Amino acid sequence: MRNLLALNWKMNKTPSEARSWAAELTERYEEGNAELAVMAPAVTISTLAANLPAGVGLGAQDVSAYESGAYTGEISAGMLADLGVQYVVVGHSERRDYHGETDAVVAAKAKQAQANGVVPIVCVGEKLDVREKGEHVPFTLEQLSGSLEGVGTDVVIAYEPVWAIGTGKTATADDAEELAAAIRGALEQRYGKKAADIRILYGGSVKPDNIASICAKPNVNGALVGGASLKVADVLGMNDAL
Ligand code: G2H
Repeated sequence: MRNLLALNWKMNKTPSEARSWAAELTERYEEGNAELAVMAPAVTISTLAANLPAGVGLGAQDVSAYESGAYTGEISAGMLADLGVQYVVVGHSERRDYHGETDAVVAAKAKQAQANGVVPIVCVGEKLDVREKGEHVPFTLEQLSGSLEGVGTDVVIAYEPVWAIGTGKTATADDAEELAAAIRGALEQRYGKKAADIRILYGGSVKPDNIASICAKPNVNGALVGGASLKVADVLGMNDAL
């Protein structure tokens, strides 16, 4: 399975900055083994659609749980699809923590995405206290189960231990594989043989010098990258490493 390198810019880059970033990437990018896709702030999506190099995908960082109507400030999956968006991150720990998103909301968002032909990247992962109690596997699998309620197989899962996000603390490749294997098992129970084709990403302080060992693990099929997605040089470094 081809690794997916999903670049989560978070709340960084104006449309002008996105244009410069895309121009620099276009100048220096050579398609490699991994599939690259930018998870962009909504206001930069049109700019990126017009300026990303061929072969680099486009994603969003959130989507409404509703189809359309009186939901001021929300952006629907249909609107994203119309802009050419292929992926959308749902249930990132920052959305769960700062915006109170529950597993049920995450599942509703993922279903909206799928109904509009956009592939949801469903994020799960434990906080430090859960890991210290040794409960990271059952906790994460329960979160996964709630977040996939009614969601089809055209999905990507991102395992992001919250204690490793933006902290510089990376889970070891073995930590990532422990959860990725457990997630694969849960996907097999839910979806049967189709689980083998679902990509499981690792996220949390991934950078050029650690991505290769993490993605070499049998159940890890790419990475969701925050901080190291902002500079083109780091993106090229990760692309080369895969
Ligand atoms: C986890 C990750 C990207 P970072 O949030 O989603 O961020 O790579 O900065 O830890």
